[in-house]
Amino acid sequence: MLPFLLFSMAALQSSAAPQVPNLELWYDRPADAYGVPSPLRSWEIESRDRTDKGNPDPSWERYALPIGNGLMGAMLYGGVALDRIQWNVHSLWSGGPGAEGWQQDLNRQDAHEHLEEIRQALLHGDAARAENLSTEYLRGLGSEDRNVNDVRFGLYQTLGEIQIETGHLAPVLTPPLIPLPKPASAPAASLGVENYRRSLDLSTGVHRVSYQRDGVQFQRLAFCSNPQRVMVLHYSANAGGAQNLFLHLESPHPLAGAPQDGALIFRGSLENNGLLIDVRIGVLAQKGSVSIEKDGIRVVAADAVTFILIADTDYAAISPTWRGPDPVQRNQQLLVAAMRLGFEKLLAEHVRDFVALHGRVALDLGATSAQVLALPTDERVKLQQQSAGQDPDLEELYFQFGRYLLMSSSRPGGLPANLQGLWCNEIVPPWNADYHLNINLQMNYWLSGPCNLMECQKPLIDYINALIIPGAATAKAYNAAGGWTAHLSSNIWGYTNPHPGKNRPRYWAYFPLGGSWLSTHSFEQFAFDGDVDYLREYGWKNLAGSADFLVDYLYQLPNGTLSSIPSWSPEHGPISTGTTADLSIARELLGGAIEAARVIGEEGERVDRWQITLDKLPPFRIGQHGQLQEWLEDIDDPQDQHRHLNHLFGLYPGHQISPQYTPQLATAAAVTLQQRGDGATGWSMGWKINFWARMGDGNHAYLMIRNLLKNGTSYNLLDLHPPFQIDGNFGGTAGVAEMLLQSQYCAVGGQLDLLPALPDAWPTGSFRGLRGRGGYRVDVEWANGRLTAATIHAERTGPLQVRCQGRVWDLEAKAGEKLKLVL
Ligand code: FUC
Repeated sequence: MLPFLLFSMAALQSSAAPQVPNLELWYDRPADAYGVPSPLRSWEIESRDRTDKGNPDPSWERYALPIGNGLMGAMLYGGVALDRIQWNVHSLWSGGPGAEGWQQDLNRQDAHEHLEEIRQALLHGDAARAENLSTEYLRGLGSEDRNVNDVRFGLYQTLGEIQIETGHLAPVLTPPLIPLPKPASAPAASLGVENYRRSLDLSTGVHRVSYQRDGVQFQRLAFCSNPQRVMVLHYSANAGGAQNLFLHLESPHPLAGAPQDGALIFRGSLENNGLLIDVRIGVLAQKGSVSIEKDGIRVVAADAVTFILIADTDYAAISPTWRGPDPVQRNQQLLVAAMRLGFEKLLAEHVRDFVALHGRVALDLGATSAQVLALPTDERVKLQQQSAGQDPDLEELYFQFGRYLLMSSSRPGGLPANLQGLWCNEIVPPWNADYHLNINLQMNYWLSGPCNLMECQKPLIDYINALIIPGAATAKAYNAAGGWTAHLSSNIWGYTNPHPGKNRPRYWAYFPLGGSWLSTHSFEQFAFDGDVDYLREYGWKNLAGSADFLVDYLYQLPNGTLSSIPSWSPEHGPISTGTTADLSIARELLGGAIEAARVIGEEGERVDRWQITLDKLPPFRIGQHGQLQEWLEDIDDPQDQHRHLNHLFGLYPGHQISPQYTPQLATAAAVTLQQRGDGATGWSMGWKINFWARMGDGNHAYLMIRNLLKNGTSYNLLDLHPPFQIDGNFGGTAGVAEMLLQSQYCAVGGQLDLLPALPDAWPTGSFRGLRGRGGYRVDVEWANGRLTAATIHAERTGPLQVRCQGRVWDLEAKAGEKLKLVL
């Protein structure tokens, strides 16, 4: 073996090898060996054709594996002859800057003038007129069609694919049009190689491919480094001179390549909005020869090769809120720095960074049989989908994959995770791969606190703050209100108004509580990390602005209570005098803002107004079927199985309904949950895990985990709405945490519930490092369904009540000390 390789393998064994074998997804063939045409550039297929009309879907939704550093991401296919690396940059969005400047103003300025008329029509029983007026006035300007034609809203888009030809050609197969089931025979013959294996190690964020060909052992490593901001692709073998590679970029965007300063540079602008894209690829080769051509990089007879890749747009430079440096200069500096470090150091630094975050939480839910454990991940998912037996290790893997995805798609300095995290292989992705504010973006961040990844939520807080200025214009135009708000879906260009869509029902677009819901995350951030300075500097602005908005926005009904009239329950039902979703979000936000004011010492008239508004919100209502009413009107249909359950916001993610403190409301919420059923889309099932966890019903929560794995998960463990939509992963992961540890009864901490919804399926297990509100890290062990050990690492001083399985411990916690429960 070459000395270089020896060193590289040793480094991997000591630092990059999985510490817990279960933290690995692995497969015995490349992603595009599953019967999907290769090379398939999915941007050439209209997404709607693909997903709605039964046309082939790209293998990546099913089999390719994601890596990312929060600013760039890639989906890796692991092909033998052609290594395809589908590549994304977080800010590669069409839309946005228009003739009038950077900030979009698509508000209908006179909308608020029609509000009183709409309200009076509704209060006098003329819902049809109220609905018609709303359709006319409570909408935004711009194109009716959010997809291709809406040049202003824009789309999150792929950068393209890096393709690396290895010369390891397999016998030519005619590519089938429709994905075929995995062939029963061993794949090696058709690949022309032996012992093929590709894997993703969740603990280190390293993707590996290995195979033997003509007696030579080949190995590839890939990772996206957050500290160095680059993607690294490393090719090695146990024979000298075995690397003959040709790397090129395939992109739907007009990028021109040129060799420059020892690297290959691609530069161009998005046709739609002129956004500058800067791509740089450097190469380090051991022996052999390298030529950098305008179309690609050719390596001949090298022992080992490292490609270092970086891409960015000038979004940060043109955005008034981001004010980042020029991407060209920064990319150049970053590439030079990374090239200087070299592969070994880049890897070591990446692994250190990754392990420090991912390793904070460990989870053991019981043992899977050795026979099942030996199977590749797709086979295990298939077994679960056939409901065959228990695979607790797969449930652990699913949980840790959610944490992995958040770390990889949302890091300080980047944009928040969108509907697909940051992995998107299309130019017209479903729902524009945007930021939906009536559940989806918020769900992406539910796990950040409980799963000990608080810093990963900071991109969300930055994003919320970037909506304050455009959101203030929207609050004024639609509601003559102060503060700020945002409606159903948004982009990276500050889109806060309701979408146009005259032909669509208003319930789809008009959701002025979107901003308030977002701001609840600013308080949650504080509840989990206790960082008063961060709250004061970052959270407070948007929290206070949302509370100010609610004071003006909510309208006094004849009975003296305040309501959101007119309103629509998210994507569901008729126009209403008030929806439970709106009122619960308002209650949660105002409560959080008042608490935040107390924490940072802000008092006075402004905060008093928030309290008066809070006190005038109407209580929850229990309806004729025993359900928690979705609207002020008792019109719920017990047969309705709609996926949206926003009227249960108070149960989760809010803190207003619980079996212990509001048993009648909890019973009504359970009736609603039963009526809505155990199915629906990926994210809806993810939400239902959390609902049942809060209800304290571990077995029902577990049933929802099984349903999510069965009907909402692809073989690479990504969530399927369908199509791929990442919120279900995040909601599912948050749900597992919620079953094991809760801290919701006291927003600023001081109460922990251990194992509040432990299912029979996990009789014995343990976790380490989950977090409770108030600043507690918790380690727990259990056996035969009973708690056997618990340690609480306190980050704050004060009284702490711990509860578990009917027992209560009243403790005094001291910051920096460990508390062991005496059982
Ligand atoms: C909402 C949901 C859909 C989908 C979309 C992105 O419209 O109702 O199911 O998740 O967001």
